[in-house]
Amino acid sequence: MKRVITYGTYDLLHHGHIRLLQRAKDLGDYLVVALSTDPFNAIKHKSSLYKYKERKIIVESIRYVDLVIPEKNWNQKISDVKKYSIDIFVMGSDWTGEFDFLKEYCEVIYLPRTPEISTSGTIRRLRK
Ligand code: C2G
Repeated sequence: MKRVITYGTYDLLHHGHIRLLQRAKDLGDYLVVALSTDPFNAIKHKSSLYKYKERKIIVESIRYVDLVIPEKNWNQKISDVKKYSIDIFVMGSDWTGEFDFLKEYCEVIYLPRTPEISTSGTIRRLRK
């Protein structure tokens, strides 16, 4: 029973998000998504259109996702890996290297980002 975790805001869900979650789930049997809370988004200098409870409803509905937990700060990853008995930590390749400190606790895998799609790009296009 391989347990996988990944982190993110997942605002305005798009196929890049879905492909990341699908590939993350394919690496194991159980996928935990740590979903950025609204206050943590502010820390990431990111605002989301959909608020946390709305994004949680959406991400929980995805077939690849088994559990959604709140991501409240940068420092919870080691305790999350221990608390949820995680075997594999997964992020998109825009984060390559950023979380290698987790390698002493679990496998760390960075998956290629899906090109040509981003929430911020979609919002920019809508505003034109
Ligand atoms: N992603 C992707 N392809 C895209 C866009 C996003 O593979 N075209 C991936 C990102 O690499 C990330 C996940 O989808 O793994 C969620 O993306 P965001 O919601 O933008 O997450 P981010 O703001 O990068 O938050 O502690 C880590 C942070 O919370 C990550």
